[in-house]
Amino acid sequence: MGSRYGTIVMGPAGAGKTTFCSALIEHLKMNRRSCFYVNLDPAAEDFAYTPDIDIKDLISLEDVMEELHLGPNGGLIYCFEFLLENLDFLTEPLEDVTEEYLIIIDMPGQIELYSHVPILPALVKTLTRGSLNISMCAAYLLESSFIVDRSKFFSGTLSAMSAMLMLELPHVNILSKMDLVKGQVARRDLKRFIDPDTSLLQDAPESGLKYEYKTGVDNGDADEKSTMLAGETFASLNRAVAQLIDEFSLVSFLKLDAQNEDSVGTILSYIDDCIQFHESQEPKEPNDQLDDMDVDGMG
Ligand SMILES: Nc1nc2c(ncn2[C@@H]2O[C@H](COP(=O)(O)OP(=O)(O)O)[C@@H](O)[C@H]2O)c(=O)[nH]1
Ligand SMILES: [Mg+2]
Repeated sequence: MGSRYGTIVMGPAGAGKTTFCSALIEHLKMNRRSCFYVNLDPAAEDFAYTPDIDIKDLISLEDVMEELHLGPNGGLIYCFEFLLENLDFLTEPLEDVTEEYLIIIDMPGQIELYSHVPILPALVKTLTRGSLNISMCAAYLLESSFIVDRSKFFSGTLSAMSAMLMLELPHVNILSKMDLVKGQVARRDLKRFIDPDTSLLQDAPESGLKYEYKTGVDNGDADEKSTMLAGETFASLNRAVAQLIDEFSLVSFLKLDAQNEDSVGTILSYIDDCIQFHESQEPKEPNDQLDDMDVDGMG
């Protein structure tokens, strides 16, 4: 029985998922590897590489929104429910994909998908079990510009963690668009985001708030409002979140600059490790390799 290998690229809207997919495909091509590109974002339009499977051929978000009077988020959830009811659309073409391919699944950015609706776990189960049996790694992207707002950074990290726990897949977390923060953040500071720790919130410089955490101190009702305005409630919530992330040591990030060949290659090697891609590959004669140069996928 052959195996299949893939990665599912997730993260909030605009995090750089599609750009990362294109960079991955480009990199695979350069290294004479085959890939199979699946777009599951029914709102996506511009692709550097034409997807081998495109959810838009199954359902149009625009039509859903118009006919069912739904907004973009509700519409997206509807599209995914529809996909789950018509899984053949996805599974049939994937049945033909062989073990030398890397299946790349480009996801939409609606955060609902990664938090409280059970759609994604159901989809992932279909892909990773049964006859498809894809060895899969989740790649969760967060854009590095979140670093300038530490509460935003921790909330993004929390959503990465939630996706991680929900999907039960090997997981790489990626800070994308590193070119945007290059030179703006000291290397030492950057390290603390790559492997987040709570001390980040104690000296958040950009907020203008002095973060002080008092435990067991009752300020009384009169002070409550001003305490909130001073940002203390918010700050202690943030600290609790940061502590959770810190204590579980679950999340650390790989740095991505999609324009940089080496950066993309490094991330790919992490993904390959997670799914044990290389272990599966048959050694090939040099001539075989040339015959197998179908780098554009199978579509
Ligand atoms: N500077 C910079 N911009 C990027 C990078 N990756 C993506 N972008 C830009 O971010 C925007 C959103 O990217 P896209 O890949 O469509 O994000 P998606 O919504 O997560 O699929 C686009 O304008 C991209 O050109 C990057 O590595 N560096
Ligand atoms: Mg996209």
